[in-house]
Amino acid sequence: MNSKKYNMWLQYQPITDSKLKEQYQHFFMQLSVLSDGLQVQAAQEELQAAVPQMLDMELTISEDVFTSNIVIGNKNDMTQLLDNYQQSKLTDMNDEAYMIISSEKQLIITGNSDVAVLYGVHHLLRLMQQNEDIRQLSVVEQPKNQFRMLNQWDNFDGSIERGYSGQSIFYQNNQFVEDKTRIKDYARFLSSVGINAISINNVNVWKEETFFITKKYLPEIQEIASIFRSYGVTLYLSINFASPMAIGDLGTADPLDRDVKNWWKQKVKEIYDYIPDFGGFVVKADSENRPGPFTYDRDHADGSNMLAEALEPFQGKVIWRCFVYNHLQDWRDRSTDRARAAYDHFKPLDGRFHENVILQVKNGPMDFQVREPVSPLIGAMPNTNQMIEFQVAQEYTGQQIDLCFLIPQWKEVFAFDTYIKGEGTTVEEIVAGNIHHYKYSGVAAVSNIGDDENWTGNTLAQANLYGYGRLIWDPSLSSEQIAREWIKQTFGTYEIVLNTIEDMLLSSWEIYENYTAPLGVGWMVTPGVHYGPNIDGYEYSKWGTYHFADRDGIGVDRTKETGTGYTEQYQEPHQTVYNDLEQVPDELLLFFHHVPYKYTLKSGKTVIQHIYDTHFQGFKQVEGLIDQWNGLSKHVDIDRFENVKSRLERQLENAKEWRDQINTYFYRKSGIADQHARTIY
Ligand code: GCV
Repeated sequence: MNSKKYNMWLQYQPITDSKLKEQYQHFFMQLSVLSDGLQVQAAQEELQAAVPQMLDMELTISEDVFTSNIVIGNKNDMTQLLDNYQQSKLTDMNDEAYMIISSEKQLIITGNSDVAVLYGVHHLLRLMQQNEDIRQLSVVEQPKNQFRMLNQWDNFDGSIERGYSGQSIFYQNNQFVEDKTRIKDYARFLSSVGINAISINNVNVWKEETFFITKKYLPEIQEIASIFRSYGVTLYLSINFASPMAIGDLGTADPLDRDVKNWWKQKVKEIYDYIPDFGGFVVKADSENRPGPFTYDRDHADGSNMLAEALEPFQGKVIWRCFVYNHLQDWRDRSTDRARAAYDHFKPLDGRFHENVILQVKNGPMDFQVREPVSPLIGAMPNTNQMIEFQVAQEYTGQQIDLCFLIPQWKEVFAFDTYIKGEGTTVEEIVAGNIHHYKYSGVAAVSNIGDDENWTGNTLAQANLYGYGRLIWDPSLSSEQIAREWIKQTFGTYEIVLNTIEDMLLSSWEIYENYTAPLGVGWMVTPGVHYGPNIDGYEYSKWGTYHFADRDGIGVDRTKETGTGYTEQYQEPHQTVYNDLEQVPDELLLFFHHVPYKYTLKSGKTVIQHIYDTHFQGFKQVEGLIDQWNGLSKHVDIDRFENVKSRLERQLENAKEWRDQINTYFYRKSGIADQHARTIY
């Protein structure tokens, strides 16, 4: 496939400005490649693909490093070209650091490893796709986060849990896809934004996927691992904790049982025979019916350490998810609070985990809602490696029908000051490993791609995948910068296109929040599907996701005096701020407190009037998005234009349903009229 839809942000459109084209052409007369590592080869291939398209010229390979216009290679192979000062610039930087320097004479891209060279080449192509001057570059960069991972929730039958863009690009009808072109292209896209790890199967590991770690499937997985390897992406597998029973012949999966331990040791050895640089396991245990150590009266440290021991000799890692809570709650029981669960389960285990275990903690205490506080577990375990988990897939944020650019949300999470070691101990610094000096840390996220031609269903949802990679590489990038980079590469640099899409992306999260669940209360979605409103859908269920609306008020009391005491899991000043009705920020009010509908927000509005206003406004704003997009009909190719247009129309339907159901529900509950007498049913 080679369409604008398919090519996402690696469009490599012809440079039309003749002066700029000339400037660029000058650097691409001859290329010298100084290393023969896999990722340097991939870098060369990328240049060979991009240059003819952008500059209308072939890229000739030359052996003569001194006369070549562009030279790429690992720093170790570059000594003859770099002076001492240049060499020293990379010295104190990590393995993935690269440098780009250009002068009249030559452009050099080098790095501390082969993959760093690939990242450097993508940096250059990114600049060129944005029509930047490349004559006097002096760039030195390294990623802030060590782990930059994606989790595929792909099932072997080809379906994707929470997938909104078609079927899996990896599997079809319980077989691996034969044509692996898309996997290779996916790897290209991932490396272009610096992703360096991937788990390729759903964390819910079903029956047949349990066999992925056996001879039956390892040869195929080996092939996929080698595709990703060429792009510097390490492969991981999600495993079934009960594997020794499910695919071995043991009668137990008890992590302290000697036979179980040996079984895993053997298993891991077998995997490394196929994939010598295998990353390790991602584990969802004792969560939503998945097996785990609790069955044997063991805890999460026992469970993960047993796997860690097996992986240790091969430098493998255990990525153990903290999404553990009671999903069989009785809605009558007001003392159990799902928000407390991750902290309550894991915090007491701090210090008991092996060095190659990393705990993966969702960004919020519930489940990727449009608005949640930051999980208090992040940073709360100074002696245990942690990484944060985001969801690029828009499960609760519009399912890639509705527009919701998530970078601003993730930036807020990163900026959150946990105060775990006093002021300035932000989530950003914690997951970068700078506060507790974790051996391993970083960021993981649920991917949003499938086999739709445009990968992400809604073409504009590509921006979330792009932005995820860019943000976790360099969290200091602003949402605006990331949006603009993506738009220019994806749609070109035409001003009206750039400004319109930028505005649409940057306003989209707030718009989505406006017409969905109000003031941090979350949920209110159609059960199971999680798209569209159903205010009481989960209210009398077992899932622990309640809003407690009655005729007098709404919200969850999580205070220490009268509520679940969840606020105590935070450091000061958050503990006091969240606990205090006077201080809690409006947008999280209903997450922490149960209040009457006439309670006045800091904005000066009552809760009920806020609900009405935001829901009428949200719908109007979606109409505005449609107008904005329609204004681009002449500037965006028909395919992508129609794709987004039809999604926006569905979004409008969704916003209308949310607006009317939420407003009607709360009007009927409260009996309080809208001050502006708008239509409520
Ligand atoms: C993979 C939420 C989703 C589930 C998902 C789970 C998880 O509950 O709705 O589909 O399962 O999170 O993160 O494990």
